[in-house]
Formats: sequence, C-alpha cells, structure tokens
Amino acid sequence: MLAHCTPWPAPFAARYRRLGYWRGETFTDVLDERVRRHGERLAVVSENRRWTYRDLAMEADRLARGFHALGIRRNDAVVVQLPNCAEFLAVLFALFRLGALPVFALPPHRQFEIGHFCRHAEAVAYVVADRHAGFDYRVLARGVMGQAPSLRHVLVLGEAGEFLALDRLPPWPGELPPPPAADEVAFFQLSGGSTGTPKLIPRTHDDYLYSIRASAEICGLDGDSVFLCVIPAGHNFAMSSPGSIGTLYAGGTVVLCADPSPDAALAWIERERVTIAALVPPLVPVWLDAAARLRPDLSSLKVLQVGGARFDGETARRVVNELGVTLQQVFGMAEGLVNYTRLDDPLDVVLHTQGRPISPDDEVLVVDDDDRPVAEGETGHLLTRGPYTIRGYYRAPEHNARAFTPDGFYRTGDLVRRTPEGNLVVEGRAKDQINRGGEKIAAEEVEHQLLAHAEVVDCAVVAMPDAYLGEKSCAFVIRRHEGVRAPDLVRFLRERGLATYKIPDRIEFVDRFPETGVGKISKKQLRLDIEARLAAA
Ligand code: OOB
Repeated sequence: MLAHCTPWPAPFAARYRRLGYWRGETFTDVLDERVRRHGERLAVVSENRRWTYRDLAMEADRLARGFHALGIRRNDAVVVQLPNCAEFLAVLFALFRLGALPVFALPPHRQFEIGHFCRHAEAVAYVVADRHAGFDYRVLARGVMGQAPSLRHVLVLGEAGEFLALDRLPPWPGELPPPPAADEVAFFQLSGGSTGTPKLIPRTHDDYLYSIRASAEICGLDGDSVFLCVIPAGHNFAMSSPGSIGTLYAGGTVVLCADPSPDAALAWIERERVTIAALVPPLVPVWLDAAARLRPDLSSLKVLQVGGARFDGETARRVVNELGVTLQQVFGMAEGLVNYTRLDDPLDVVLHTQGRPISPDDEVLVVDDDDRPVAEGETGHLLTRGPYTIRGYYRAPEHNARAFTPDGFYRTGDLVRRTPEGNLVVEGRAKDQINRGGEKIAAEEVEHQLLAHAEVVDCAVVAMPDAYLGEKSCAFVIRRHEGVRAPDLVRFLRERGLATYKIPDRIEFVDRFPETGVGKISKKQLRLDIEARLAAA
C-alpha cells in the first residue's frame, strides 16, 4: 500500500477477498467493461453534456493522455475541486487510469483548505472550474500556487487565463503505463474532522468498489436507474452511496446538477425521468415546498435518500406522504461504514432509524467511555471495522493512535443505540464537530484560526440549534479589548482563506468560560448557554 497509509492486516484482507468483497477490480476495469457491454447507453448528463458510456470513456482517455503528457504519474496527488458536471467524472476516471490520486475538495473550500491539502498530499496538480456560483477559482489557484511548492499545474475547466485549459491538454501519442492494481489507494476523501487540520482518507479500488457494488444492490439500481446528484459530487455520499459511481456500476445514468436550488433540481427530475436522488436534510423541506408550489411531474422518482446529518421524523413522514416515494435514510462516513434503511423496511424503521450496515462483515460496537460494550439498546460510542472502513488516515500517526482502537476499530465519534431488529439510531455526537446541515466543521480548526487574531485571548466554538440547518456554529470569544467586534473577526477569518461554511454564524464575547470539574472549558455548558440565549431572544 501507499506509504504513510495503514493497510488492513493480512488475515482480514484474505478474508475480504475470500468472501468476494474485494474482487481485484479497478475503476478503470468497471468503465471499460460497461463500454464493452453497453457503450451507447447514456452515462452522464449535465448542463452542457450528454455522454454515452463510450463518450465518457473517450473523454477520460483523452484526459489521461493529457495528464500523462504533463508528467502526472502513479501516486501523484491531484486536488480536484469541480462543480457538479460531467467533466468531474471524466477527470476522475482519467486520474484513476493513471493511478494518480484525486483529493476531493468541496466547492466552498478556499485557500486555507486547498493550500493544506496540496501541501499535505504534496499535490502536483490542482483541477478547478474557471468560475462557479459567482466565485473565480483562478484567483484561488493563484493564491494556492504560491503556498504549495509541489504544485506544478493548475488545470481549468473553461477559460484558463494563465493556466492550462482541460480541453487543450497536450496529446500523448504513445502507450500509457499499465493501470494500477485494485489493492492500491485510488484517491483521498476528506474527513469531516474534529482536529486542527482536515485529515485525508485513503480509499482503495477494492474497498470502495465493494461498498459501491453492495450499495447499488441495496438501493435497487439497474440499467434503468437515473441518479440525480445535487449535493457536491466529490462527497462520499454523492459518489458511492450508491451515488454517481454506483449508478455507472449498475449501467444507469447520472444527472449532475450544478444548481442545488429546488426549482432547477425538480426540473431535472421531470426532464430526465430521474428515479433516485440523494439529499442532505436541510434541502428536504425546501424540495417539499417547491414540489407543492410547482407541481412538477415526479412520477419517475422512486427513492429519495436523505443522509449526512440528523433527519427528523416529522419531515421524514412528509417525504412519504407528500412525494409518495420510498424514503431511505443514509448514515455514512467518508472513513467507510455506511448504514441504510432498506427499501422494504417497515415505515417505522424508515422514519425513525438510520438503518443498518451494508456488509455482514461490518463489525459495529456500541461502547462506553472505557470501550466496554453497553447493554443492548443503550446509547454509546459507535466503533466500527470492516471491509471498506479505513485502518488509518494518511500521514497522521499521532491522530491515528487516538482515532482507532489498538485492534483497528475506527472511533466514529457518533453516539448511537441499536434497536432490537439491529438498526442504528444516531443519538448525538462525542466528537468536537458541528454538523451544519451535512457540512462538517471541526471546532478546533476554527478555534486555531481565531486564536491567530491578536485580539483573541481564548475561544471555543460550539454547535447551536438552527431551524433550517439543524445546527449552526457559535464562537465564544474572550477578547483583549472591547474595540474588536464580531465583523472584524469574520473578516479576519475570510482573509485567512477559511471556507465560508466554517465561519462562525454567531460570535459571543464573554469574560470567562464555564469549566468542567477538571478545569477544562465546558463546551456542554456553552451549548446550553447559547441555546438559552437563543430561546430568550
Ligand atoms: C457523510 O460523511 P461525512 O464523512 O461527511 O460525515 C460523517 C459524519 C458521521 O460520523 C455522522 O456524525 C454524520 O456525519 N452523519 C449523520 C448521518 N449521516 C452522517 N448523522 C446523523 N444522521 C445521519 N443520517 O456524511 C456520509 C457519507 C456517506 C453517506 C452518507 C453520509
């Protein structure tokens, strides 16, 4: 395995192969096989594209040759930050073909995050769109170029400016080197994180394709499936649960929609006869309201998946009643484990649980603070290990020692309970993270940034309830002088290049922090505090 990654111990790897989870199949094999079987079928649709499987494979091949001509080689990391579009998939399959390693940045990431990914993975290239959602990524790329010594190329979808356009890559006339092996790392996902810097998650062809194949089956995908991707295409949910790659695996059609507004998305469903879509919870009421207002023809839509953050039972019921579709709750993580309610589960399970793991070999433990199993049905920390859950983050030995148990279980940081029939219910979170409508914020990361401000003596970032997003972030700050105001701190964070969703939604200045019995800042008390202030207002 790639250096600085933690392989599965040999007996586990042997078991996962013996049981047929790991089949020695790569992403390139999958695409080639689909082209052989049904090259003329529609694979991917987006704003300006309508590609068959053959078109997608040809575009991926052209890009792979271009990347190779530029000197991009096996195990070279490439940060990919594209909006939802067909080209995203072509870039992906091109990099997979070469064994280069995409790092899936999210569209809202800015200089702080991108610079960190580039340096941490020693990325040789950065792929962006020229502009998206009113933001010019070439400006961001200019800033990042000066910050990451390894970075040799910025490749741009659209108007490249001083950079290289994806549609003008030099052609490589010769043979490409052989594709990578299935047990090698294929790419890096990003961790939602709870530490000062975001961690990189190495996923192999073998493990990821297993989760995809099994997910496609659980979600009933086949050649007639049409998947609508409105959440960021590089997020694990959108890619693999079963997501765009699962849809291609099944021979269906992926619709990549760059505009997440419900008006646009509902129009896509009608136009392309979408059969399955994936949403984060805050989008659901917005869709329901838009559907009631616009009355689009949603008769093709069979399954609506909701995941990434807590989904309340009331809204869940509305999905079933108002859209007449099968609801599926998805509780997953980029590190691996994904749980689904099954399509034929009783309504009660679908409305009130987050489902059960993909694999019979997903080991799930619910434990107390000392890693001892709690009584059945009690709430505890969720630990997991299995055929598609990583054993370690990339280049993070110290963090790995805390994030994994000595016998290789990943500490998810989620608090769950298991129902008698084996479904998990997410009851809360022990990790120091804010889940802002599916977008994860590591409190410590924002605190580090705030502490860099000369007027900040100390700070603590916590979640506060929000009617629309479920949670927003609130920073409690002890300042040196009263002159410094919240807008000053917000501007400071923006200038440091922090993604907008991580900028505290609210800043409260205080003189001191409540403490726990052992003298640490009591975030629990701070959460109660902000809740009370919100309720009073
Ligand atoms: C997905 O992946 P990540 O890596 O962005 O975030 C994982 C974390 C989980 O540990 C949990 O804290 C939270 O997000 N989460 C949920 C949830 N789904 C994820 N919390 C409550 N209810 C849910 N249904 O978010 C992700 C990856 C693959 C599929 C779906 C979601």
